[in-house]
Amino acid sequence: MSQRRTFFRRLAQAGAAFWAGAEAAPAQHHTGHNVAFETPDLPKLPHKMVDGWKEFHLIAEVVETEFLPGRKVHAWGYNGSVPGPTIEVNQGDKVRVIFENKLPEMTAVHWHGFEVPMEMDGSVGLGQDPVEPGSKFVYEFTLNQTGTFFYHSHFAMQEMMGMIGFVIMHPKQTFAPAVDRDFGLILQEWALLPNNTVPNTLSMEFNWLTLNGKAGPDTTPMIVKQGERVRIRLVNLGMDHHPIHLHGNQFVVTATEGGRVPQAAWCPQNTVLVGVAQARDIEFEAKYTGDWMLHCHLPHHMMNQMVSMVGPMAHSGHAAQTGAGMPEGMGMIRQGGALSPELGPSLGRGLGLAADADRSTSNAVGGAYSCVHHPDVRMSEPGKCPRCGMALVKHGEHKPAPGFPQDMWMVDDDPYNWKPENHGLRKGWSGAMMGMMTLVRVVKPELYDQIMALKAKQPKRPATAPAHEHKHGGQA
Ligand SMILES: [Cu+2]
Repeated sequence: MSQRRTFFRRLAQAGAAFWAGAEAAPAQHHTGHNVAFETPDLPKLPHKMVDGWKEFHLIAEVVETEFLPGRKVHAWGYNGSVPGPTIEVNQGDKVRVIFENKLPEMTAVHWHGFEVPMEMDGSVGLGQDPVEPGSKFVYEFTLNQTGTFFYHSHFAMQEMMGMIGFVIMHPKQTFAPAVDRDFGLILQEWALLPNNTVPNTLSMEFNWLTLNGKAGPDTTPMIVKQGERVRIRLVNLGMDHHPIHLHGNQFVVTATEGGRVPQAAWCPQNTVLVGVAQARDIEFEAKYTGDWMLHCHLPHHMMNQMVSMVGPMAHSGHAAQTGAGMPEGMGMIRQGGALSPELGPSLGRGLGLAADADRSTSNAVGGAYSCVHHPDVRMSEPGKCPRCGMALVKHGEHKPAPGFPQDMWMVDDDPYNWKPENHGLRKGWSGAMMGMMTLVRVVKPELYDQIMALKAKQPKRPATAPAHEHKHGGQA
């Protein structure tokens, strides 16, 4: 009998509360059940029952992934996923995690916020020895807490390589008011120099911002039927705090990383600051139909590769180093100048800024038409950029304006429409989505059914990167 069938048979026998299996269950109004937990773009970690223990197999390893089509990244994660797969348990479960280290250096798993014995905490040195490459360690604990938790490596630089995953502890008694939808998003930030696939873990400036390992517009929208009550669980592991804002709705914060917040303490909000190492559950009634953006409101976190009209934060031409030695990474110069091509890319707070000549912020001199990728190209007539062939855009304002250029709108052919969750979005929608952004789509039942019918066909991501990849994720 398959693991899944065994699992459901045991569930039926035990009369236990329903929780998420490998597939999301359809939403339904319910009493006393925990609904399926949905993590867009992230898998769940399967388990099997062994002598009353819920047994998981967690593997730390290098993971090749993409934040957007064509933007390849070598991060560190678990079981082929960055962030790692979601672990779901029920209050009172006896949990065993057989952990295997397939990384080339030692690591361990820290169970963030868990009330477990010291030896199970995952703090190397204090509670256990490091798990050496090729070795295993077995974590065992009984979980009596409830709420939104996570696991991560307790080694700082490994955290910045992506090593985190959800642990959801479902309560025996469902929280009231019950929700119809239960989503989760992990917030991460990355410093990825142009032409590199390995994050620079020393950097203090971040050019890639992800939700569940994807940057907008490749984040998969959360689909909600009008009238449903929605929970979204947010977890942050990075160097910055993220003020997460939801359009068109007011929500309440119903839980922190420590558990449920008493209802008397709920207050209306539409932005919640999710600090580093924190979790926040937000809940709201989806009263209004719409494609509501959910995003970090830090302006620099609303971009991909920090591309604005100011120009990519990149050297043109050659590959840059992903970090030099520790002194340089901490901002100490031992030789040369801070902006030298050799040192700049790896120095302290910064991804490596281009030399002045590469960062043209000039006003509109030499013509009213310019290239969005090459701000120094100025033409008096419409046409194509002689450097990249892109159609030139006209500026409304011909006279020089301080600060120009900053932002730009580009018409987009929505190459992400193959995803059922994007079905029915307004033409050009993907031009609005960058960085730490996704959508809560509150839809009427008809559109909901259409999207679910498309999902049932399990469409595959197209093999080729979209033609306009240059804008969202390409190298400058
Ligand atoms: Cu942010």
